[in-house]
Amino acid sequence: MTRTTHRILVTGACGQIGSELTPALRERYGDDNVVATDIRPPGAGHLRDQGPFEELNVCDRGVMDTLIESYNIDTVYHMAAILSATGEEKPTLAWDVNLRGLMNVLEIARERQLLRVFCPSSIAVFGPETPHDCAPQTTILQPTTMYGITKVTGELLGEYYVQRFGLDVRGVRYPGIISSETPPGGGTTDYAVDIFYQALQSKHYSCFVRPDTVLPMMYMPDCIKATLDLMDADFDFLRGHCNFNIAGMSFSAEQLVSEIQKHVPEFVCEYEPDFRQAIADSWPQTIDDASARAEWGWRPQFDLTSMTADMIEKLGPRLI
Ligand code: AKB
Repeated sequence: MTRTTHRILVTGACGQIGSELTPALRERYGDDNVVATDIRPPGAGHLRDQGPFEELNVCDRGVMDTLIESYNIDTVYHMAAILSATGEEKPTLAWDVNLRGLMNVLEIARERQLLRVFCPSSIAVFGPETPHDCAPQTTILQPTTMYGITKVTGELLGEYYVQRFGLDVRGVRYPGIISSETPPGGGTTDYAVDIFYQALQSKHYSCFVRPDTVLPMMYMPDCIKATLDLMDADFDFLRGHCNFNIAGMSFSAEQLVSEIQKHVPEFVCEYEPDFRQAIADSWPQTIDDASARAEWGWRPQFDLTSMTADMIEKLGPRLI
């Protein structure tokens, strides 16, 4: 394992993944070597107290460039994004934040010859024409959401910067991420997190997708592991760079409900599908992550049972 990176900037550090990735990076590389940035300041807590924080709108290239220069940054984890559901409500905002933000990161990285950039993609790159079971990494990418369109474009842009400029850009296609620290916002897979809060607090949840909706999901510890493992991988062993499928688990909404009911027997879930059902229906149910396994040793640790037990154990004392 090579650890050549020392001065890191994280965009979207207050978001669902950023808020757990930032402390993990600080633990590895030292608090002062990881600059957390977000469009909004963090609430009280370790993100603000542990290391440097700067306000950054990723569309503002000048501010991004100044921060990268003044902190002597060599690696960027570009986590800021507008997700699928918000992207359907505000398509031009999604285009701006997701693609102008990415271009700013890539151009600054090229100009300043940064060592490495992490640009996450998503299962949202897939669309109704993609095989729904075991969706291959290389397949038809015709998403029907603006978020998906920006993510396909982002993968292509990242690969372009690898091939054209020799920049080290990497990324995985995150499935729905389930976590106990920071709630997600604006995604289609958010129900799989909201449901835990409601099961523990009110014992009732109104789910916005049908009970038989199956989607690829992943627990946060596996998400952080995948991110760090890909960034540690030897560049020379990677055949792809910005489009790695990574599978954790796949389950239907009703399977998740049954699993939660093992811990909270009185929990009742109703189903009221809304516009997010169509987004969920356009994505595959399971994905093939053979390339990530072969090229950088990807292995998830959590399944539905162990993830649910851990979520209840973590959230229970905070919510009940
Ligand atoms: C969303 O639901 O939009 C995200 C994603 C799958 O990228 N969680």
